[in-house]
Amino acid sequence: SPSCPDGRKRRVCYYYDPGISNVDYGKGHSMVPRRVAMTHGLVASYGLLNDMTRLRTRPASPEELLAFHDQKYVDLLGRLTPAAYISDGDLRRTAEEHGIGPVRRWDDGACTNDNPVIDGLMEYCLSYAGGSLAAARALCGGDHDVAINWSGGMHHACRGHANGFCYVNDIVLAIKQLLGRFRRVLYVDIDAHHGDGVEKAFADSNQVMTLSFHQYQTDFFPGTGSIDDVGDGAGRYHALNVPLKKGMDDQGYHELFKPIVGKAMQVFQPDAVVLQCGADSLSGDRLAGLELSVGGHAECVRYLRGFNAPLLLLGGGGYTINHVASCWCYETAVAVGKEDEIADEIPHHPYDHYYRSQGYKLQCRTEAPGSLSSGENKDAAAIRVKALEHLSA
Ligand code: ZL4
Ligand code: CA
Ligand code: ZN
Repeated sequence: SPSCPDGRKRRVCYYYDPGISNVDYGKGHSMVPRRVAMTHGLVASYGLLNDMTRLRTRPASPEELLAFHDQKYVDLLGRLTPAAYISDGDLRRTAEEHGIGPVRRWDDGACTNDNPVIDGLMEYCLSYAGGSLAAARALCGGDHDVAINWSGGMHHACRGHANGFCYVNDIVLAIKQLLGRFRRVLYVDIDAHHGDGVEKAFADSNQVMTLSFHQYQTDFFPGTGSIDDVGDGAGRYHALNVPLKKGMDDQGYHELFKPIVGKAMQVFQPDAVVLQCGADSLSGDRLAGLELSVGGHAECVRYLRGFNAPLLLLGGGGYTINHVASCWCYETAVAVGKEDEIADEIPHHPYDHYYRSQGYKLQCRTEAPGSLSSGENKDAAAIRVKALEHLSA
């Protein structure tokens, strides 16, 4: 079925490594990698795997990580296991200097920090980075229009430092890969948190424009990404930030998203687009306070897909895991052009018990527009005006 704005059928490829279901950040940790396995189970149960090419790829090599990360940090990731961390004092100090650990494990196995020393850490990093690199290569090769890796999107990782649940920055690696073939890459980040690691990596570049929408208030991580943060040097006005108040709903979000992204497409004319689809911007998330519906979140994917530029879709945050899987499954349907065919009733499959609280419904149809107070609307309007000004500077 064509069902695309230009009447063509999108060629979509998809990465999934079942090893993700065994990755464990520790008891009580908000990040639950099993949500990616749940997404895959849902995608499979809807029959969407028949509409995509499955990327069968090797993990990234440690050398491939060096395109962004520094050697000392990659060496550390390669050596770091929970057992070595406990027995080797030097390793423990080095890990902590690089943002990983301390693994102070409570008696019940709970872990106490954002970036714990997890079992199979390096394998996990090489898998999700390998997926994003393979997806980028598929777009470079020209045989695919959309490439998906729901296990990627780890936007906070720095060159030599883990940060905000992210150890390796697969997004920076994928964008660098895309720059081998495409002149200009637009990065859009709809995770509820600021995409600081990606912004910093390309802050002085005019080949990459980064655009993050995020919750912004005192005490909300990471605290950066104000409207006045616009990049520097040659990259000035090639970083753009849209700070949002908690409670932002579909209507308010799209009154910002569409004009700002539309203008960015128009002035920057990217040859490829990367969309980080962090699902913690959905309402009911355990960490964040934005209030997008699945339909409103997926509208971002639909809107960007409509420009017909090669499109890389990545995961990211998302802490109410049944919502995350519903959202990324529906966005997979949007990618292949089947959003109007997908049934709201979740099919029977091995993970279906997770969806009980949502009545076994995908809940993807956009809700009726909400009503923000006029004060909140005024704030958002001022942000829109400023962001559009930065784009015409
Ligand atoms: C948790 O319950 O704001 C980690 C992290 C572990 C289990 C054990 C409880 C012990 C919430 C978060 C308390 C741990 C507290 N456990 C960790 C300033 C902080 C210092 C570290 O979506 N403590 C740091 C990171 C953010 C901070 C958000 C978003 C990633 C992404 C892309 C990263 N860090 C305070 C927190 C828990 C935990 C409960 C937690 N951490 C919430 N917000 C943070 O953008 C993937
Ligand atoms: Ca964001
Ligand atoms: Zn997030």
